[in-house]
Amino acid sequence: MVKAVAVLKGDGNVSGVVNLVQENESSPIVISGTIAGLVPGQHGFHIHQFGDNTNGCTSAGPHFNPQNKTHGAPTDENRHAGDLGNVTADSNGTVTLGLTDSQVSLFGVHSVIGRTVVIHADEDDLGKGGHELSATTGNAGGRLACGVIGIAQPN
Ligand SMILES: [Cu+2]
Ligand SMILES: [Zn+2]
Repeated sequence: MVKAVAVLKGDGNVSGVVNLVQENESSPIVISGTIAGLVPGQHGFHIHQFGDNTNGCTSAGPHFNPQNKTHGAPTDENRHAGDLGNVTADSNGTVTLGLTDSQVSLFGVHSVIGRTVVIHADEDDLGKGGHELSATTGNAGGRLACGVIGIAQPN
């Protein structure tokens, strides 16, 4: 089993902790945790390519995309590996994460350890919005907070 964690921070009031756990190479990853300080509603949620925070969340680069695919929904076959779709902030502006995914991995050459989790200002259109950014970012707007995925303490 591998456990990883990303502590999200940004320029504003958005912050959070994202826990990633995967039993083995062939099991789905389980993502839990909370993100607070958001506007209620849908927010794009991705893993971006670089674990670099030199210039804030901008330095994380584009969506993690080791297979050179186009942006899509988590349920699409043709998607960036980092495409986790949208998460929903409740009326208090808090997201309670509870998702599994079969393309994000903590094992092997495409492991996301050392890459960055990003929460966005706007909804991800999942590649279907007809905007010029739909095929690359889902037009999800600014990067409100982010955190590098690191190996977590065992407990
Ligand atoms: Cu993103
Ligand atoms: Zn994407």
